[in-house]
Amino acid sequence: MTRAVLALGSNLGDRIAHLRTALAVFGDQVLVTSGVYETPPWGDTEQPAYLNAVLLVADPDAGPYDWLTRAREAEQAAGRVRDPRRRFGPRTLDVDVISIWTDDDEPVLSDDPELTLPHPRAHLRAFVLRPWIDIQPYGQLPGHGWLTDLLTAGPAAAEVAEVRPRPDLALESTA
Ligand code: PH2
Ligand code: MG
Ligand code: MG
Repeated sequence: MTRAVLALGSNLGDRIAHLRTALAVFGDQVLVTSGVYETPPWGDTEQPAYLNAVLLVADPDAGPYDWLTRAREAEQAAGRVRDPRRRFGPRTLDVDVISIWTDDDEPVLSDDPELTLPHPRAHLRAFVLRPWIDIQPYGQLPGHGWLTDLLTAGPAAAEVAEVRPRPDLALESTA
């Protein structure tokens, strides 16, 4: 049994539809969904604004690499095409595995470049931390502490104001 926090992002095409594609791929494994946020592009600023959201997922049978495989399946289902020259460039759907916990609530740690856990840049990214705290107000990013502290005092704090809620868009809506 593992639980995982997954970060969703889209800035190409029908952004909310792509996020909902991820939700459909994870199906019954989805325990909670965050709100949807409009966020300025980070890292590579010459690209459209993103929609970002976070999912908490669980599966009695999934090991850590299963979440990575499913994340890639979801990206493919949304027609993701990777541009190796533009690491932080635009994409229809990005599904990043942020952190994984075992049955007894231990965080899974990994320095595999394919699946580094927790995600090595999550603590820097208001567009991950802000949706995440919606669904885990007492959540901690393993190795970095409370989400509340990261959002008020860490490097991401300066960017929280730019992470704008989109209450008109809901992940679970089919409208
Ligand atoms: N993802 C990136 C690069 N930059 N910026 C925002 N606001 N949201 C993202 O999800 C994002 C980004 C690469 O994964
Ligand atoms: Mg990403
Ligand atoms: Mg990614």
